[in-house]
Amino acid sequence: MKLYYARESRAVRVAWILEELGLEYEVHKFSLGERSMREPEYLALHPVGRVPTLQDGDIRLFESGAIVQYLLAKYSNGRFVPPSDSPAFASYLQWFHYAEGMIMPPINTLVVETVLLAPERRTEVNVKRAGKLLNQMLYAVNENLADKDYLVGSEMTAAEFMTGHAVIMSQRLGIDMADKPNLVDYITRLESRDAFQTASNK
Ligand SMILES: N[C@@H](CCC(=O)N[C@@H](CS)C(=O)NCC(=O)O)C(=O)O
Repeated sequence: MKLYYARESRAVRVAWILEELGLEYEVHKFSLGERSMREPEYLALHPVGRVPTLQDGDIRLFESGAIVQYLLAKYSNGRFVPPSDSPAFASYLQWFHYAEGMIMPPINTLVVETVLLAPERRTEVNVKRAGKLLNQMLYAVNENLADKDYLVGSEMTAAEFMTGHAVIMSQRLGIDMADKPNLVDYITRLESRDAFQTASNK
């Protein structure tokens, strides 16, 4: 398997599950924003030149959530997914998809407005609105974690690779976690995993 990857990106989600499952993979490493991500050779693999992309034999996939679900279906033997007839399953689906549906949109705006745009093109009102929205999304995760260690219960699931990772990205972007103490503990729990650390430092 070959993973097209950049540090501090959603490609860490894929490296993380690959590490947790003990699968062998090769890494093609980009730096975020690197010009070669938009060159024809890579655009032939990912049509908008982003990461992650996974190549597994003849199968090529982009879109991190789809890649995580593919790896689970093919290689996890039931690990990290509650049985579909268990009460936890619906909650698992919800928190798996909460990352791209709810947390990443304001993160995207914050990254554009605070990192990618030249200072003279940034709009303060967009930054404020995205920060407010992101906090709202994170309060819901904080509340959900009031009575459990992981998003769906006492066991880690693949929702952690998605929404757990999005929570970590939020903190790294400078979101104040002081009023979200459950997230502080949660982040420590996830970041202390060897698989997460290896995945983050490719
Ligand atoms: N929804 C896509 C988003 C992919 C995406 O936007 N990746 C970002 C990194 S987190 C990227 O490659 N950015 C580089 C760029 O836009 O040049 C996924 O989850 O895979």
